[in-house]
Amino acid sequence: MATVGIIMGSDSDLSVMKEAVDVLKEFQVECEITICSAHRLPVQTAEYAAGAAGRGIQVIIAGAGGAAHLPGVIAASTLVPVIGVPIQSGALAGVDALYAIVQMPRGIPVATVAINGSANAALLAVQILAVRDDNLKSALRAYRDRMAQSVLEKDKKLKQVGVDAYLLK
Ligand code: RP5
Repeated sequence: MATVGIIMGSDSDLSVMKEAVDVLKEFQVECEITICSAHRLPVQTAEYAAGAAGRGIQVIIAGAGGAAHLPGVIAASTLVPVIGVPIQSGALAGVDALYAIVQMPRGIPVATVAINGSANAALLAVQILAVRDDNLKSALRAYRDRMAQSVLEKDKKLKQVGVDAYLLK
């Protein structure tokens, strides 16, 4: 059963949101993926939010670009925590979406990640689920250990080969 709902305003957001799908797959967390626009499909958006908890969804990741109301509108209609992903699109390159998502009014929070930061949204979702799941906690620790190891290896290589050879890689 899916425990994370990934929703986005348009199929043009899909290539960015796929990074979240991939991260969840890595942690073997099942997700449902939905395209539903707060502006073009307002009734269906409200229905999605109202039904999420009943479907077993424990975290929602909502990505949108432009006048990005989708994460906030969903957060208004559910107690399931919502993580917003501002998508880089159009003339303002994601700054519009960032401001729209991060500046929620007091009382209805949306946890906002960086522009196009859907991988971090998925990691945050896994961390939320890990509060009550020791297997996920161990998987997150191992993920961070691998990340740390990879930085150490890069530093070691840089010291071994020097800047010019490193940049040729
Ligand atoms: C938003 O408008 C979507 O989330 C998307 O990022 C942006 C552009 O949508 P399309 O015109 O490409 O469908 O609602």
